[in-house]
Amino acid sequence: MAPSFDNGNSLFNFVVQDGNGVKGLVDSGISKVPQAYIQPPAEQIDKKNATKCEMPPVDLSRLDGPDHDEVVKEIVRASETLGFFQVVNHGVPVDLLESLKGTAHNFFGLPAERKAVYCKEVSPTPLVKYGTSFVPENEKALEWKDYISMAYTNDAEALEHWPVECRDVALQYLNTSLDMVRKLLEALMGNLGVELDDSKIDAFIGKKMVNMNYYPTCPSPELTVGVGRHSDMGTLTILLQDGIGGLYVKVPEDVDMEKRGQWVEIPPVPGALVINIGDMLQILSNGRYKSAEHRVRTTSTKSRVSIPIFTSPQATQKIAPLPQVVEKDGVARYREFVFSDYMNSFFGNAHDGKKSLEFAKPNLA
Ligand SMILES: O=C(O)CCC(=O)C(=O)O
Repeated sequence: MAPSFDNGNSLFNFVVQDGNGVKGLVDSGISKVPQAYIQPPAEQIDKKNATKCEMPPVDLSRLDGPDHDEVVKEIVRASETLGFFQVVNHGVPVDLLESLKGTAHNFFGLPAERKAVYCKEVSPTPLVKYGTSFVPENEKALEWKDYISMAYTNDAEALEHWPVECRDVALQYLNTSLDMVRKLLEALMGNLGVELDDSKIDAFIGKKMVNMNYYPTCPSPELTVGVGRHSDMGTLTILLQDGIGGLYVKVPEDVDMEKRGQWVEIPPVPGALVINIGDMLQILSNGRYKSAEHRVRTTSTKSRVSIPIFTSPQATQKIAPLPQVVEKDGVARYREFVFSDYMNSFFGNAHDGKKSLEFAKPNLA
């Protein structure tokens, strides 16, 4: 029989503190969504009225031939408008992408006690964190998602500390993606008149993290969200999604595109990876590239997995709009700050669209 969570505390303890996650909740046999997961109406996702993003994937193999400039234009245009695009022929083996999805399902299928060893308070390593929702302590409604987060320092430490069930494929995924990340950054920075040398690469994407997200089936998807509206904190995110769908991006109001202000679904494309611009790239580019506001719905039929690689500056890195761009624009649209302060602000608040960027607003004297 399903356990009864007679008050919010017992549910919070079961899901968050004891590490059972939403997966444990669903496996316990609940037939209706607990109150703690019911989103306010404005945040609920209307699946019926959503349209799909029609942008074809960018073929990255064309970067190495006569179409180079054309492909750079496609990448720049997508980054200046939606802040999201998909890529194919990206150099990450497609069979590795399949293994990653299987590995994520296997990991979250482990008994709760095997995953809970990586809960924040008890994890044997600061590199690995298992959890649920985003910041459960600060959220009005919890997100219908469990995750494992693996921070990268070097290969040896990843192999030593990342969970044995996922470390090999996750590390291969990261290592085979980095060439593509470098090419994308080269294209985006080149367009701003900034040459990408090793010190800049370190400044922009010195920190990397592989996450695995698990969205269990939900008895009433229309009441919940998998992930609430947010933009990513870092520089570029590479995302592998499975075939289930449910990732939505908001078309900004201030760009020259159809469907301004509407949510569009990024449809699953076999073998493709999704790329999205994070807040740091928006700030470095002085607002030319748009970090993308996105969210994820849940489904009642099948559990979904997604596997993002988050790239960002190191915690101690100073961040400000790049001088080359400020000179052209005649104004700096963001102030200088240390990235760790941005991170503290980001993780100190529940998801709330692009509000995260307010931290970097210029000080108006
Ligand atoms: O699952 C997805 O498609 C997106 C995940 C996401 O937005 C995140 O992990 O920040």
